[in-house]
Amino acid sequence: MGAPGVSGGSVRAYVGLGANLDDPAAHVRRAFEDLGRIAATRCVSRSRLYRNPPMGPADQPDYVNAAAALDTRLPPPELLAALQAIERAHGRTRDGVRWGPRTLDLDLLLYGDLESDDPRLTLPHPGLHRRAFVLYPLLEIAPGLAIPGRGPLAALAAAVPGTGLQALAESP
Ligand code: 5RW
Ligand code: CA
Ligand code: CA
Repeated sequence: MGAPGVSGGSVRAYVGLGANLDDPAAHVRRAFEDLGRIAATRCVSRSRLYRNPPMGPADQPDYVNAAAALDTRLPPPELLAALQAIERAHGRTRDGVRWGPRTLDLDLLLYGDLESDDPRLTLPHPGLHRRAFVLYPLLEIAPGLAIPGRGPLAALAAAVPGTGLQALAESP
């Protein structure tokens, strides 16, 4: 047995994708490609794209959300830095209001079984267990997943209505 969450030197990590500016679906689709190009990382699964109304501040466009599974050899801080570099490459700025609209948001949701309360990187992601726009895309790619400290993903999703989520048609 190796360290928790580690097998063969790589760790299964999950990323939440979100966008609501400037053709959000195109940003999310390009971001899937970008995730596969992170060093020492393979994108092993991607969910469909889900259009849904904003949570938090309501005076912004609908979001497109999705989730991806990665196998990575990067430690968490390096993976986080790679996700932030992709956000910047998509024109993400951090000068707006908190929880305001964005061209691309990449959240590190889970890194193996790691639990961390480091303020720079809380794992599992603090909003994960309550947000339909995270839970349902994740459920699509990892139906048997258990969330450290929170229990089965399927039970968490069943406790949150997914009615506002509309799966987009696959683009050709
Ligand atoms: C703030 C999320 C309060 C939930 C935030 C809250 C979003 C989003 C944000 C996203 C949708 C963080 N990011 N809404 N709101 N999708 N639908 O990715 F209750 S800001
Ligand atoms: Ca987010
Ligand atoms: Ca974020």
